[in-house]
Amino acid sequence: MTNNKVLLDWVQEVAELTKPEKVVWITGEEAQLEEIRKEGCSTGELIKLNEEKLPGCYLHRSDTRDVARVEARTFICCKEEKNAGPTNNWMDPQEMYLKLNKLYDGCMKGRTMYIIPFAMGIVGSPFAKYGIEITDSIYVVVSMNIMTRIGTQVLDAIGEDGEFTKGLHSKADLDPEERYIVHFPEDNTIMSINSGYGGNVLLGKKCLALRIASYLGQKEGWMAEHMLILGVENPQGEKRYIAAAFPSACGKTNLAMLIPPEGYRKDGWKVTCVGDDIAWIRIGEDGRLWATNPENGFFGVAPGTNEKSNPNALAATRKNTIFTNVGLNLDDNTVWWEKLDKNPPANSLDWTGKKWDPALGEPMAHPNSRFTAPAKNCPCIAPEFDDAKGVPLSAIVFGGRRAKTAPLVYQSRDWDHGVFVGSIMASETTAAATGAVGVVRRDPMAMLPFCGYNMGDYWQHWLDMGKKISNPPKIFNVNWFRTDEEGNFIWPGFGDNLRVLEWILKRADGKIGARETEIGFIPEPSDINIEGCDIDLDALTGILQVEKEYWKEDIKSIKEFYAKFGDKLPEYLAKEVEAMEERISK
Ligand code: SAT
Ligand code: MN
Repeated sequence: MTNNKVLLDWVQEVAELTKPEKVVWITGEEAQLEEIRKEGCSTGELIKLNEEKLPGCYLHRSDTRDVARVEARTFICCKEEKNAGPTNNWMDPQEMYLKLNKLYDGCMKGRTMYIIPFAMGIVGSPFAKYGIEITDSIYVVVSMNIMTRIGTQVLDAIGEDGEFTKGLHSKADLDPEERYIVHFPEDNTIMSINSGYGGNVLLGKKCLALRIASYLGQKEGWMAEHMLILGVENPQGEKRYIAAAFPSACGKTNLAMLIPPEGYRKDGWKVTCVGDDIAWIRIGEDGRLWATNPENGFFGVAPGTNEKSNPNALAATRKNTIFTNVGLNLDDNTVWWEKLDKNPPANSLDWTGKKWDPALGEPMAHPNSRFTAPAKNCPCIAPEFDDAKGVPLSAIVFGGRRAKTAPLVYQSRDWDHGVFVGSIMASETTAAATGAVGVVRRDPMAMLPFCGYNMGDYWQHWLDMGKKISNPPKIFNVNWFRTDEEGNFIWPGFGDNLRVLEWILKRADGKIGARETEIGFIPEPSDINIEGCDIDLDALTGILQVEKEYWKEDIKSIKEFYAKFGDKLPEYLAKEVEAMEERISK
């Protein structure tokens, strides 16, 4: 398959350590994949769904104690602790290798070891990064085939002496106490053990394309970000691109596949999706930022996805998709999750495989249940999806889930101030990671769980990049999640978010004014088009205010957070929070 000596030696070393019964190189050929899917069905790892209604689709159930990313067990192991920074778990690399090697010893006995060559980005493009994932999980093989570009073509692209990321995964015995998701950025290596949940085991995604790639980006002068990328075309035929960072399970997939409100559709607005989760961003020859999506599929949250909230995502899941931890309709062997429609199938199994009993009031699907769907299935996938050079960004949008404080939208004064705005992002936690849900935590650039090095250095990298971009995108912050006294969302969200994107793009093009406030530029309420929208001008005006009392609280929490970074906190950010405090307390 390959003459790459580093690769062959490593595979042999891993096989000697993990002691599998059999070793299989994944070629990417459909016949081989189909064999593996059949095998997955025979072992129970996969359940084949209704071939007429959901052709090529499967259900997978992970262990009930293994349903989300485990941030407490995720490590960045670089030589010096300060380079991992205060927001990452760290352990000395040698110590960690020793610990892990004991766990991997014999962990694949009686199992097949699969070797998956995969690419993040377009195979052969100068911006692609290659990886090899070794795994004992059929779920991982078939999912990596959806989420990345895999197979012999990747081995050819790596060649005899090309570089690649080493990724070793084993389910081992799924012991949560011995679960580790570990990154060795200096060795370009990832090791994951005792989990079978997507975010912990599909090593191309968060592990390579964010944690390792953010580290490489800092060294090589580019950026790996937790951002969707979308294209917006207005009725004049002007096409613009936006990248937007939100924490996990805050609606990135929905925004990336937005359907314009009816009036907008009639007028000829079009939205296309380049990516829903990860953006790799480089400076183009024209001095603009260009973004690509290194993935090949969507790993989206199932509950809440329906014909109204996200018909594009739903359509993407109608074939060749793997569903994880959703409900199973026993009458027709299809899947169901909360809010898919109003009729939960009575004769069904819940996400754990037990008979579902509506009387118990338990959801049928796990709140972090997922679909893994090929990007090409998505009706609104952008024509630029496969273009290695990517798309030029007019705007970068940050956003979190905040019941209070952050207004619907505001714009930073300039690039540096935009870095500040990203660095003070906060959001209520979701089911995407284990732990409490709904607690506000600081999540800079939505990268808190994904930055592969010291977040202080990461902010400095953003500031340094700004100096090199002659034509930078404008930077904004949005919050779709403001609630009223009864806890209802004030802004209707979903397709109506285009109304805010319209304002953002007019600002980016310098076509419209704004009100300067203590936190940045805020729209005049009348500049956001709410014709045909389920909100009135008063309510809109209400969520476009700077509520000083809330901001004072926020500034306290920002300062506490910043203090963790010591001398790694860029001076500009330290000064800016003081300046903002002064403006707010006036
Ligand atoms: O589980 S993943 O990290 O892949 C998805 C997410 O949490 O964003
Ligand atoms: Mn994500």
